[in-house]
Amino acid sequence: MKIRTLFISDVHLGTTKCQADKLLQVLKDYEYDELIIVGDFIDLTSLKRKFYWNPDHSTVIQKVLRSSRKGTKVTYIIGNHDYFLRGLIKEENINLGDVLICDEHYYQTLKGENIYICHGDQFDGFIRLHPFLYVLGDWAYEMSFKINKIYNKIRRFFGTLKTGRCSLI
Ligand SMILES: [Mn+2]
Repeated sequence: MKIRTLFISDVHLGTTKCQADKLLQVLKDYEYDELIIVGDFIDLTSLKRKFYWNPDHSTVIQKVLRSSRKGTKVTYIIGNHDYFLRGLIKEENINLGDVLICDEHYYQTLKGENIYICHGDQFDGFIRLHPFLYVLGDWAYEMSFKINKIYNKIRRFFGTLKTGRCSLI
């Protein structure tokens, strides 16, 4: 399907829970003139802690770069898991190849109206001032998955899990 602009955010490439295959299907299903990635495309925070990558993650990046080479306007708005990039754009936005990297962006509609776009973590003052909480939050999130897995194993062992999976979270 032909659309004018595709907006995507929080893909979190580089994490086990990223569903890159589903995103690849979206990139295949739509033909777009402009792509706006609204942060956390590659989860640098998670990669730094625990490295994970799979071929689909590379394919997603290749597809985006290829489309930008072919003329799709690609804009990258920084998110909270790639906040290190903010250090690159002190006063002015930068271009990495054909990709514009910025902290916030004004998108113009066909009617000429401007839409303000940002990842949103800028307004999460508490976390921004205490980056350690990011790491703690991420860790707690990962742990909850692990605990859930163990919980299900125990339930299965005792035969209490009769129908499908049961989830604590
Ligand atoms: Mn985010």
